Amino acid sequence: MPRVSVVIPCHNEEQSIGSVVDGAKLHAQEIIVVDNNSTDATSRVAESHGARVVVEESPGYGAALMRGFGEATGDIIVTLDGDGQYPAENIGELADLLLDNSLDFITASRFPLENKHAMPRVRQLGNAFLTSAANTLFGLQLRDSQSGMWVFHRSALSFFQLESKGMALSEEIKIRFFLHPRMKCAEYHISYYERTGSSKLSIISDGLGNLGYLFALRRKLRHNDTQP
Ligand SMILES: Nc1nc2c(ncn2[C@@H]2O[C@H](COP(=O)(O)OP(=O)(O)OP(=O)(O)O)[C@@H](O)[C@H]2O)c(=O)[nH]1
Ligand SMILES: [Mg+2]
Repeated sequence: MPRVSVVIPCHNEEQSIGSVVDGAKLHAQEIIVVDNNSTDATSRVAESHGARVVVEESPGYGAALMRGFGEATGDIIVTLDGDGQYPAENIGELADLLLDNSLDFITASRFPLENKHAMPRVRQLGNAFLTSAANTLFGLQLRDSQSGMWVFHRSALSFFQLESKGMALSEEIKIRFFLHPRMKCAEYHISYYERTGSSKLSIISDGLGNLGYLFALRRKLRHNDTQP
């Protein structure tokens, strides 16, 4: 039976990380919380709930996830956030879908939102804009280019050189997997809950940063067609 590792990037999520780890533990053999310069009790709470805590000092959501990928030992990696917004209860089901359908990569779409209060209207619009930009630039049909819940075979990572240290890793990993001719990918719908604790997202800088990265990646892939 394949082993599942869950990788959770965290910056100051002491209020929610305990219950996220508890939920993930039911469906995985390894839980890795990557703590990025938290000034609260994130590491202590995560550890006390049974997670392996890795401290990553270089800042950023992407840097944290990539560190977690390097630390993971499972056959399948599942990512989700430490703020309790993604459904840890679906980890097992999504891992089964990956295996049963011989998929290499699943991204979990939050849209259409089941709970409209889970995301402010301005972010819904921002997400819709970034997703349609990604679809237009790369010829994809994603519903949610910014989702942070992915499920994939750890061995598939050797096909890619991921580079985004910040929030843009979310769109980068989807685009690279979906464009790769050897990867079979799918998007499934999930629930998305209201956040506990404070947001780490900056609408302007992360939004513009992610938009800029789409153009940068488009240029890069045009010059190097064989290596998504
Ligand atoms: N390790 C690490 N984690 C981060 C960093 N920035 C954000 N995170 C984590 O990445 C996840 C996503 O960040 P969020 O602030 O929830 O971003 P979001 O879900 O797009 O925005 P909200 O809807 O406001 O929650 C959370 O678990 C954060 O703790 C960072 O610099 N380092
Ligand atoms: Mg969040």
